[in-house]
Formats: sequence, C-alpha cells, structure tokens
Amino acid sequence: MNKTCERPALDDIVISRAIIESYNKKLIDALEADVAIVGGGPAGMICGYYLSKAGKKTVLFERKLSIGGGMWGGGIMFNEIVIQDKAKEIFDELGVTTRLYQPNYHLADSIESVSTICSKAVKAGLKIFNLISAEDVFVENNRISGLVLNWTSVEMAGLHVDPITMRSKYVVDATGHPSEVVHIAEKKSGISLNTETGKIMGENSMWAEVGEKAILKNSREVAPGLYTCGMCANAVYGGNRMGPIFGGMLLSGKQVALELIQKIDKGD
Ligand code: 48F
Repeated sequence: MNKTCERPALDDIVISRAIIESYNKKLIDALEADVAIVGGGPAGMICGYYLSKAGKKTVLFERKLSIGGGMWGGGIMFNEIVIQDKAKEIFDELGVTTRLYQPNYHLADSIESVSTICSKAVKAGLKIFNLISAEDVFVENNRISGLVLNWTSVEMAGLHVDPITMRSKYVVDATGHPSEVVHIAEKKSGISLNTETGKIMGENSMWAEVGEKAILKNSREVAPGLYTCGMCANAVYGGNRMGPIFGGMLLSGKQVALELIQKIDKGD
C-alpha cells in the first residue's frame, strides 16, 4: 500500500468531517422550533432553560463567541452580582452558590452564575448557536413567525451575503438594552407594537427598585408572535434601567418561558 494513503489513528479529515456533519444536522434541525430566542444574556438563557426543561423545542442565537451577555462583568468589571430573595429561588434550583449580604440582597460570583446557567440550559435541551446574529424577522400573515439569520462575521465584515430563515411559533427578544428584534419589527414588519404609543418608548435612567418591578410587567407579547424579555422589556416599554442587580433578568426569563409553555400546550 502507498504510504501516503495510510490512514493515521487520528485523521485531520475525519475531525473536519465530524464537525461539519454534526453542525449541519444541528442547524437544519433548528430551522423549525417552538421558540426562537435572540440573545444569550441571563434573561434569554433562563428563558431557554425553562422552555427546554418543559420539553419545548427551543433554539437560541447569540451574536458573540460567548454567551452570558452583561453578566460576566458584574458591576464595573467587579465580577460579583446581586439578586433579590425572589430570584434566589431560581439560583437555588440551578445550584448557583449565593451568599447573603443583608436581607433581600444575595451575592453570587458572576462567572459561576453564567457558566452554571449555561450548563443547566444546554443539558435541559436548549440548542445554542453562537456567532449567529438575527438580522431581520420573518413575517407571515401579520405575525412574527421566525428569524432571518446570518453569521456575525458576515455582519462584522459588511459582506454582501444573503441570510437564511428559520420558523418558530414564538420569537423572544432577549437582546438587552438595544432591543434589536423589536426595533427591526417596528421598522420593517408593518405590525404596530402594543406599547402606549404603538412604537418603542425607550429606556429611562437607572432606578433599581422601580426598574426591577417594571420588568415583569413589561416582559410580554409586544407584537403577535414576538415577546420582550430581560432588559429589552424595559427598553421597549419605557422602564428604568437597573445596573448590576440581576434578579429581574432571571425572573423575566422564567415568566416569559412559563407563559409560552402554556400557550404552546394550548396550541395558541
Ligand atoms: O445584554 P444582555 O446581558 O441582556 P439581558 O439578558 O441582561 C441585561 C443585563 O446584562 C444588564 C442589565 C442588568 O440589570 O441591565 O445589561 O437582558 O444580553 C443580550 C445578548 O444579546 C446578544 C448580545 O450579544 C448579548 O449577549 N445580541 C444582541 N443583539 C443580537 C444578539 C442579535 N441581533 N442577534 C444575536 N444576538
């Protein structure tokens, strides 16, 4: 046998084929889902965790290489976060270590928080696609019915490359402050938003107590088929920002997930 044709024990071509075959399968499978979440910050990840745990087919698209959004950096890059009593129940369920600072203020290490949420969500069945950006919404019969996706690298390089489309029963905008999906829907879908003005109202300045309360009221269906979640909810409905307290993000993600589970079960 010709020496150059001998297969090594570890063949580079087999490694490449394994990755390409497996990713292709995963991506094709993600083209139709119950719920598509945009943004892998704390709100989107928690939403994805509860949906997947309930057996709903859920895919999450994250623009960056890593998930976690604004959680890694805690406050001013001090990698500690604060959560309140109500949200601590979620961290207890996931197994994130918390330390009581004073009544209703619990500290958690932001690195442990992000990595544990991610691990639990993936093991619950959430399919996460990093390095993919949602660049548009897919609209059918006056309803947001999915996403238009492209590689983040295409977006960054400004290349003229057409995207692909996926369909889902519901889309969740968990893109944080920029509320990108709702902005796209407002600008391009022709569907009016169910805010007071029918338009995006913009976020208000920092006020943790008010912002944290408002976020649960604002985490809702903003247009048929499209939900706000996490900081996006306050940015869309004119709520306050709240800085490095993360309870509202976790509770918002869970609330949206529970509502969608009910709707999907009812066949809405
Ligand atoms: O910003 P981010 O962490 O949103 P969140 O889950 O949490 C907000 C907090 O981090 C913090 C706060 C706490 O009080 O106010 O800001 O609501 O995560 C949003 C993620 O969405 C990704 C982005 O890279 C980030 O990881 N993202 C944004 N736009 C797109 C996107 C897009 N068009 N496609 C894909 N991913």
